Amino acid sequence: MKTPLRVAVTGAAGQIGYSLLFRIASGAMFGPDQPVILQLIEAPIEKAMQALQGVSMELDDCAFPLLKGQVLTDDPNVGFKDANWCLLVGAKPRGAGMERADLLKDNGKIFIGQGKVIDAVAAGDARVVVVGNPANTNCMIAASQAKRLPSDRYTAMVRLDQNRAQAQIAKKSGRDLTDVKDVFIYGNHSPTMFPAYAHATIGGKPAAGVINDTAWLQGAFCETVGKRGAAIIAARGLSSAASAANALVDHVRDLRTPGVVHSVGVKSAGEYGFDPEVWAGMPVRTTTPGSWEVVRGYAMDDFAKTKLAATNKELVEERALVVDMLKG
Ligand code: NAX
Repeated sequence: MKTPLRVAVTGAAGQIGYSLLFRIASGAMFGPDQPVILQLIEAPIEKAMQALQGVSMELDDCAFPLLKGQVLTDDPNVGFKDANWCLLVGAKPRGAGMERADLLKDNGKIFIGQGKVIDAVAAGDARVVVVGNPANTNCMIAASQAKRLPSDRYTAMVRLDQNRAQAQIAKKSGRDLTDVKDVFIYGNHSPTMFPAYAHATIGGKPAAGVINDTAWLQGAFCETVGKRGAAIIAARGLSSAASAANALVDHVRDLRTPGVVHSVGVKSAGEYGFDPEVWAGMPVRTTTPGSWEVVRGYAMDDFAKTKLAATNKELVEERALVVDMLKG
C-alpha cells in the first residue's frame, strides 16, 4: 500500500468543492492505487464550517477505500500542514457593484496569507494549484510569498478553457471529441484568453482545414470559449462547478503524467511574448510527476499575436493593481 498523499483543498464546502472532493477520494485525480488524506479548509465562518461537516459526513458515507482520513479546519496552518498538493479553490466572489480592483485586492489578501502559510508548513514536494479567481493573478500572488518552494510549483488552472475549446471544435466538425487534439489556451483565465486553434488537429489533420471556416474560428469559437462561464451563469443561475472540478482533476492528473502536453497557467519566462512577471496559460509538457516545461515554438500568425498581446496586457494590468501588496 502506498503512503497516502495529503491533499489540502480550500473552499471545500463551496460549489466546486462539492463536485471535487468525491472525485479525489474515488481515485480519479491521483489514480486507483493512491490513498489520500483530505485536508479541508474553509473560511472562518460558522455556516461554512457547518456545511463542511455535512460534506465530510457524505464523504464518510461513500466508504471510499482510498480515503484514509479527513481534516476539517478553518486554520490554514493546520490545513496545509505537510500537504503534498494544495488546491486553492476558495476565493471571495465578485459582489454586486464591486470593482475589479477591489476584488483583486480582497482576494490578494487571502492568497498572500495562504501563500505564506503553504511555504512555511506544506510538504517539501508541495505543488500548488490555484482555481479561485482571478486565478492567474492569485497564483502569482501566492507564489510571491514563497521563500522555500520554487515558483514552478505554482500553477493556475486554465484547463476548463481547454476542455471547452476541444468540445466546441468537436461539435462544429461533427467529429468525436477524442479525434480533436492539441487545442491549447494562452493567457488569462478570463474572456481575453486565446484558444489557439491553428495547431489543433482533427483525426491527425489541421483542424482549421477540416472546419474550413476562419470567420467561425476567429469569431464565434473564441467568443464562445471566452464567455462560456458567463453563459453558464445565465443559464443555470450558478457558475460552472462540476466542469471546473473535472478540469482540476484533469489538470492534476496530467501534471503527474510524464509526456502529456496540456494547458497550464505558469510563470512566464517571456515565451510567446508574455511579460516575465505574470502567470500565463501556455502549453506545457509534463516532464516528471509534478514538473513541466513550456512547449515553445508554436508559430503565431497576426491574429494570434493580437490576441496574445491583449491577454498579456490584462495580466500586466492585474499585476499592477496588486503589486504594492506583494512587498508588505
Ligand atoms: P463558492 O462560493 O461556491 O465556494 C467558495 C468557497 O470558498 C466558500 O465555501 C467560501 O466559504 C470559501 N472561502 C472563501 N474564502 C476562503 C478562505 N480564505 N479560505 C478557505 N475557504 C474560503 O465558489 P465556487 O463556485 O466553488 O468557485 C470557487 C472559485 O473558483 C471562485 O473564485 C470562482 O470564480 C473560481 N472558478 C475558477 C475557474 C477556473 O477555471 N479557474 C472556473 C470555475 C470557477 O468560476
